[in-house]
Amino acid sequence: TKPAVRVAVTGAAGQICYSLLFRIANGDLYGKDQPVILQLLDLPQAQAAVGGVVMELEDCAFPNLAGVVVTDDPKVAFRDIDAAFLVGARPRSKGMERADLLLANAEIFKVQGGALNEVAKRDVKVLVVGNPANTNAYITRKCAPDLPASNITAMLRLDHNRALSQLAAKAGVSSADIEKMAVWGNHSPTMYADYRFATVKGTPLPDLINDEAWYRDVLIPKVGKRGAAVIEARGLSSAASAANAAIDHMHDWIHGTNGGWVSMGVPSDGSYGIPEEIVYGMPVVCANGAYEVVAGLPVDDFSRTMMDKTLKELLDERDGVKAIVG
Ligand code: NAX
Repeated sequence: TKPAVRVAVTGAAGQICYSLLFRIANGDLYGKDQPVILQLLDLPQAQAAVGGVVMELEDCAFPNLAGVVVTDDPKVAFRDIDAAFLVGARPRSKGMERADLLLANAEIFKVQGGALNEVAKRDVKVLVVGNPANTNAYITRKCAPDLPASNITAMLRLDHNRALSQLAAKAGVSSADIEKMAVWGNHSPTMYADYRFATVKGTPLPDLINDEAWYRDVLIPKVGKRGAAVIEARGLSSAASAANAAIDHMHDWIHGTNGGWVSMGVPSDGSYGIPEEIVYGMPVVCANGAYEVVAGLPVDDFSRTMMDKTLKELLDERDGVKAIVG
């Protein structure tokens, strides 16, 4: 058999991980022939709960789960890892201001970035899921200067999948048939789901839908507010769909997209008027274990306005964590 790959997952006792860990252990990430060792991180007070999740992992008898490490020390969790899902984050508690939430998370991701820098494999692929995901990824990258900047990404894939599904329903097609859809910007209600380049078997999706008002006034806000709608209905935030999106993101990064576009939050290279280093949702194509931002797309007035609005939010978040990362 192949040597095992090591995958770190933080927030292991939480809701998203209650789905995510089982998907990874089942082989949905690396394939059924690849042994995986899970390295689980959570806070000291959550260790007993993580132990319960580990019992359930054992009770699935997954053939390719080659080991599980449970710890509250990031340097143990991140040692020699090939991939990391940074899911654990500080939720907003009662009376907590947005600025305090930003800072509390900045502290967490500063420590975790430093630990990744010290002990992870040099080509580790990192996906930040914990909110504010883009800014947490920005901090992680800042605090992991010895790792390739491009290897630290944030999750826009749930927004991407939400938009695909809504667009497919409106057009009466399968979401699998939609190509070249993109989500730009922050994982927040300001994200911009862009269908201008999307096609279905060669036909432009905007022509198939033929309802620009619906796209602007219904689709975009609906995708932006989908997380809130799930909370309203379920009393809990998106978990299985978030885990699914995390698998999709990392799976495509590892295995490639055969020329297809997906959306990833990536440190900007300065293209599309997004300042360097800002972690921003962009269309990418993945191949050979790397991603490349789709270059040279035209940006019309509507898109510029939408892209600048979500950028403004990210610049504000960056300013909010200056005290911690400089
Ligand atoms: P839960 O509150 O169920 O679980 C979070 C877990 O993280 C807890 O077990 C907690 O003890 C742990 N944790 C907190 N601080 C930690 C630290 N410093 N190190 C390690 N573990 C730590 O949240 P869950 O529903 O699983 O959501 C996790 C995060 O994903 C939240 O920040 C949430 O906002 C975010 N989301 C991001 C999405 C995205 O598209 N980027 C979508 C889904 C989700 O809302």
